Amino acid sequence: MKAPCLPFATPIRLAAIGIFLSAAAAPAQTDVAVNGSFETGPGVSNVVVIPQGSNSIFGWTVVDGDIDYVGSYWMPANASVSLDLNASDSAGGVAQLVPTNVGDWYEVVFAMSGNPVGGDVAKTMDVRAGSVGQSFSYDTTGNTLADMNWVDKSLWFQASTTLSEIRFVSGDMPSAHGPALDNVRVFEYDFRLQVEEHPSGSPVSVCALGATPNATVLIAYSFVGAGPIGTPFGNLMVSNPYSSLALPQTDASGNTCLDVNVPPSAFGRDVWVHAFDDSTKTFSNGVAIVLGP
Ligand SMILES: [Ca+2]
Repeated sequence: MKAPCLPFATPIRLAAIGIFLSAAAAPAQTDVAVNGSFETGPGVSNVVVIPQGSNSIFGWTVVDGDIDYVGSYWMPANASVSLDLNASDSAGGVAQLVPTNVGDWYEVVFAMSGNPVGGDVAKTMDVRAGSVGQSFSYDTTGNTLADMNWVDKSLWFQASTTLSEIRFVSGDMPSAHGPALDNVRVFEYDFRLQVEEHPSGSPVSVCALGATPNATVLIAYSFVGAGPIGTPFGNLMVSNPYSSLALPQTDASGNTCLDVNVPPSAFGRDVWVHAFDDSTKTFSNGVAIVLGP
């Protein structure tokens, strides 16, 4: 069977297959983290060391070692406070239990930087979310206390319990100048859209994960922008004009994938993609990629 060609797929308005566009406002994406910007905590002017085991940052426990609670010492990513996960030569961290629905997907997004004053130029942070773990690195070259060049990073997990631990631990040891953390957000999705390009630029693998088993998932894509277009079921995160296609029926786990061939003439174009579970009438996360190798 020939896979549809993304830029030339038959343009079918989603309105014709179940979504009725309206001006209805959609609810904001749910963030299940508490105090993710660390603003509610002990008083701080410059820097305060918080010992392992402390719960003085609301919603968080300091784990593995001491950390620095950083106020005006350097520029935070969000609001007034951020963290250095190393204090006094110890590699520390913070952890929080977030409420999760079994089977739902969660994207943990956080701002990362690194202490520019000392230690290794490259900082490492080990992040765990549910049963998923990933190590993140950050190069502090060029950073100053006034310009920390915060970068958003993220990882995904599918919840298997009603409480899931989110854990950020320094990978730099021993050092008093570690990775910096701020603005943690944990976004909840009924199911996940994953779009991955083959290194050569084609095909693009479009997958829906954790949707309704044995059911239909629709894909909308646009070369114009991220929308939003209001619908009775939430915001469709693509701009007009957009096209759509149906993925193969989901399997018993609610997963389905389609390889979409992309002609070289489309390389370099931006595409915005969003998925819709036609059984539960819910949207996935939105994805934006640049086509091509
Ligand atoms: Ca903050």
